[in-house]
Amino acid sequence: MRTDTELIKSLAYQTKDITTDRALVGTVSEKGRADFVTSVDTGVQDFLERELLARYPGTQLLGEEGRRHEIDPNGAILILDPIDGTTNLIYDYRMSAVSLALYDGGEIVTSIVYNPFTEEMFTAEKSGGAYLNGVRIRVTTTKTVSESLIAIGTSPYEKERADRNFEVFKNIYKASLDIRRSGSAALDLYYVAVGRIDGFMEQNLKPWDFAAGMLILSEAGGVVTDYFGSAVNPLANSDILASNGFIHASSCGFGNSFAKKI
Ligand code: 2AM
Ligand code: CA
Repeated sequence: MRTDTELIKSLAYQTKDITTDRALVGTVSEKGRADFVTSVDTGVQDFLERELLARYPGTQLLGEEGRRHEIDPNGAILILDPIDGTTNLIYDYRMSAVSLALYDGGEIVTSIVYNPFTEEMFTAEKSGGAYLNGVRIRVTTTKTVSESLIAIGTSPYEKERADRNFEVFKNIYKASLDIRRSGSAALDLYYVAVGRIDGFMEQNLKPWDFAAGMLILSEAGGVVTDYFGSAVNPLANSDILASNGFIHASSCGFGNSFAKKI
């Protein structure tokens, strides 16, 4: 299946009226611990689901806030997070993004991640490079972890993992330049892609958190694997280790310090 990246971009731009409407953020419900949904999340999901399925009938939609359908991995799938960084949105922290990937033929073929607060539109097509607002982007050339700035994700919805997570974070903090925590996995992935940080890791993310950012980063010259360096299935939950590539092998060492694979 072919999608029109320009069309998907224009639909994403149109979500700005919803994402920046503070009145809609007031309606919050908690799906799970530290896992929130607002009327912005559902508004963006409803808008994009309606517009995309009208243009690409027969395509499956795997969206965080939509009704769950049985997904056939052999068909074309749009993987949508209407708002990645919902807690940031609630706090008006201005680090949230609309994330959309098209999975077809066993891989992600098109991605957009749009941050309405910075007016940054990240796009990628398989083998076509990654772009920020139409300008080609590349990862950093940092060669060692000790010179690297690394983003971590704290999995706030699974506090039972905190001891093991923070042991890893302490090791990274000691070995690297410093750590950062944004609250949006999609944003962390495009930060690595555009060279604002050198790497990122977070446990047990969902497909809509990382699918779009994964292609943007790999098309910018970076690498995305699980904590052990293995390939990631974009349709399944996964630990995510992302980097500029140069520091990837040594970063896997931090993932390996987990007691067991989850
Ligand atoms: P969200 O803002 O779309 O919910 C923050 O650590 C990152 O984890 C964000 O990308 C956030 O996405 C994601 N996240 C939040 N709740 C989650 C859950 N229950 N499982 C997996 N990822 C989650
Ligand atoms: Ca979300």
